[in-house]
Amino acid sequence: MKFHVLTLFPEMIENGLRTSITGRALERGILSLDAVNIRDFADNKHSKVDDYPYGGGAGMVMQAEPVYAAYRSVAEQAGRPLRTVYLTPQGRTFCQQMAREFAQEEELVLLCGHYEGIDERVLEEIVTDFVSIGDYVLTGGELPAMVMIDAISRLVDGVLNNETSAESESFQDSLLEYPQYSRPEVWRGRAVPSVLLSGHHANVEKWRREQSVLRTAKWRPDLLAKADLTEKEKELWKGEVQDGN
Ligand code: 6GU
Repeated sequence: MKFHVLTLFPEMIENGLRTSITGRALERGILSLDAVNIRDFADNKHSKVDDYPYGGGAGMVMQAEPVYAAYRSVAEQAGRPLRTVYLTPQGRTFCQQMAREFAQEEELVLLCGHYEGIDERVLEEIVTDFVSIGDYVLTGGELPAMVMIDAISRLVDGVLNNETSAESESFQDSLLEYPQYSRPEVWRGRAVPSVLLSGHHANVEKWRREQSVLRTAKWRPDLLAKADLTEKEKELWKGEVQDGN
């Protein structure tokens, strides 16, 4: 999968993603990353890409033309219009289901804003999806773009070592992950739950499922409404909610 990021801070994107799992996938050619500096498309000798907002008010607005020219360079290279995400706190809140959907694209453009935003007219012209990563305000769209790319990338075939691990994780069935343990068997007086040492696979699976239901009830009760639970499991989480522990 190919990511094109239109940004004023391409080095931030490169540094963030050419590391760790995404870094390895980029090296292996499973992913490709094209961080495009919008400033390279400024039409003045000072490489200025922002100006005062019409109507007054604080801050500066990123101008339409350099953003449009940057997008056009990418779309021309692709030979077709590309799905284009604008990262903005005003967008739809990003979630696992959106990650799954974007992971189906062959190429994706992510547009990062700064200052007080981007001239609305170029957004109308090129943006297909407006996406936020949560209800708080960041200084720019670069971190949100990296968050999206990370979440999408791990769903692309071959990015993770383990083919099954991408699926069986939190949110897949609207349940949180069960707790994990590794050596030593006792750490600072805390023992690993004995079922995990029993070698009884079915009991381990049963315990893990219960733990998932219980911690979802405790920490993310809002998710349980969407979870597919057996009657027995519903009793389990009702107990948890009523006890309030
Ligand atoms: Cl996508 N951009 C900015 N600037 N702030 C955010 C955000 C995006 N999502 C949450 N906060």
